[in-house]
Amino acid sequence: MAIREIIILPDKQLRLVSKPIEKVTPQVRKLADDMLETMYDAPGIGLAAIQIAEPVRLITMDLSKKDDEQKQPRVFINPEILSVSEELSVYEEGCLSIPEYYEEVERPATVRIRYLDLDGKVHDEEATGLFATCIQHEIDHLNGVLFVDYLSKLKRDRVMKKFTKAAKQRAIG
Ligand code: GNR
Ligand code: NI
Repeated sequence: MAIREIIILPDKQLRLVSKPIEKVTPQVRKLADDMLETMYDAPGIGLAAIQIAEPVRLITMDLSKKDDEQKQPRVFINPEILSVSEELSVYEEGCLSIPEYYEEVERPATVRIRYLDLDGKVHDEEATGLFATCIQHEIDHLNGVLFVDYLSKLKRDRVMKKFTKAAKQRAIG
C-alpha cells in the first residue's frame, strides 16, 4: 500500500470525466488499497480515484466514527445513482481537493445506488444521511463536478481565485 498525493484546485484533472472500470484486476485492488490508505492518512471520509490523478470510476469511503474500534472501509466500483428522493437535506461539505474550505450544500436526502464491489458483485442499496451526501459528492468527482459548483457564482469565483493565487505563489516559491 502507498499514500499518494492528493491533487487540489485549480488542477484541471479534477474536471475530467472518469472512465468505467471494465474488469476488477489486481491493479484495481492495488489502486483501491492506495486510495484507502491515502484517505485515512488525509484524513477524509471518502475519496474518488481522480483525486489521486487516476481517472477511473472508483470510490473509497469510511463513515465510521474516529473512536469506533473497527474501521469500515468501503469500495464502490462504477457507482450509479438509480433514483433520488424529493426530500432534500443540507450538510456542511468539505473536499480534500479544496483544503480548509467548508460550505453548506443541499442535495437529495436519499438516493438509490448501484455499484460493483471488489469481487465484481453488483449491489443495489439505499443511501441516507451522511452516506447519501458522501456518495453524491464522490460520484460528482467521477463526473468532474465539485461541491463548489453548487454555490453562488460569487462564492465559487472567490474560492477558485484563492486557490489559483496560492498555486502561483507555490510556483514562485
Ligand atoms: O472528507 C470529506 N468529508 C466530507 C464532508 C462532507 C461532505 C463530503 C465529504 S467528502 C470529503 C473527502 C473528499 O473530498 N472526497 O471527495
Ligand atoms: Ni471531494
